[in-house]
Amino acid sequence: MLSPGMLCAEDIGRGLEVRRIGRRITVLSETESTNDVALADDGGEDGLAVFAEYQTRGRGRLGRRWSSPRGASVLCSVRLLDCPRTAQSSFGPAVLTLAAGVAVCDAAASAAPDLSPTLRWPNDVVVNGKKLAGVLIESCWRPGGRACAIGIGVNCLQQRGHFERDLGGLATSLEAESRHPICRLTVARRLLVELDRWLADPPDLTALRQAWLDRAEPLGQHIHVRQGGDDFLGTTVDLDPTAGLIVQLDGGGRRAFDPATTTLLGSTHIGRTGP
Ligand code: BT5
Repeated sequence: MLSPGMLCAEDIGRGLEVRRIGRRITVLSETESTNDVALADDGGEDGLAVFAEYQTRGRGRLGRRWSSPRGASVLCSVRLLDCPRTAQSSFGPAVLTLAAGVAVCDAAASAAPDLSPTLRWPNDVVVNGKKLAGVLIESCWRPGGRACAIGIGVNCLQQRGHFERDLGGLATSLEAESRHPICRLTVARRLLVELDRWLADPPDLTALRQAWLDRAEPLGQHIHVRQGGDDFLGTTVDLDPTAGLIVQLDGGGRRAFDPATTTLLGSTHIGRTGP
């Protein structure tokens, strides 16, 4: 039995001190993808948070799948309206990815205080080297402007055998890693509070950059990334909250990799000595 209780909109919203994110909350027992609900033409107001207990077609980035047994995760999408057009603006996809990552780390740690989740660029939250959560930013034109969905999946109650075999030991959950009993309601509520904090208008990009770096694997990694069918090798040197990860390429020159279109294929920490 994975879900001791269904998430309920009233419980998530009770006494929540938010200005924008989560002013309205919907919990669905099943849907194709919460991102689709958040992006729908008639999807409601800015800041709406959509949760689902089960997704029949949950998705990751670049056509990949996101899978979770019923009632095991916090699966959430937040609807933002009037999103700017360009990646380089304050609410572009890079900023939304960073804000969501920081919010997930803190929400996960609030439910499992013995864990220190870390951020792995571009969009993973990791515990003990395994993926705990992922972030998917999508947007589309709607009558009256551009809508964005910040989609977040956090593995909460899964036991090791609940992950599909193709995840090959690469995924984990709060339950699998923590000694504490895990409360999905705590994760859901804290997630909205932290998103609301980081998505204030205008966002504090300096603080967001620092918060992301504080929770991330250190800069100075040698990485292998793929973007638009091309592979790049280089060393991470900085994070620009609007443009993405800045990499000193092995072949010369610096390049910014935006989180929406880049896949990390491998990384090693250059400064590490010994085993
Ligand atoms: C992501 O993509 O990590 C974004 C995941 C976003 C999921 C949320 S749930 C609410 C909202 N509605 C949606 O339909 N999606 C969002 P990406 O970096 O492309 O990683 C996808 C890869 O993660 C897959 O190819 C699998 O290898 C792996 N994966 C799938 N399910 C997983 C899980 N439950 N835990 C850990 N890894 C998983």
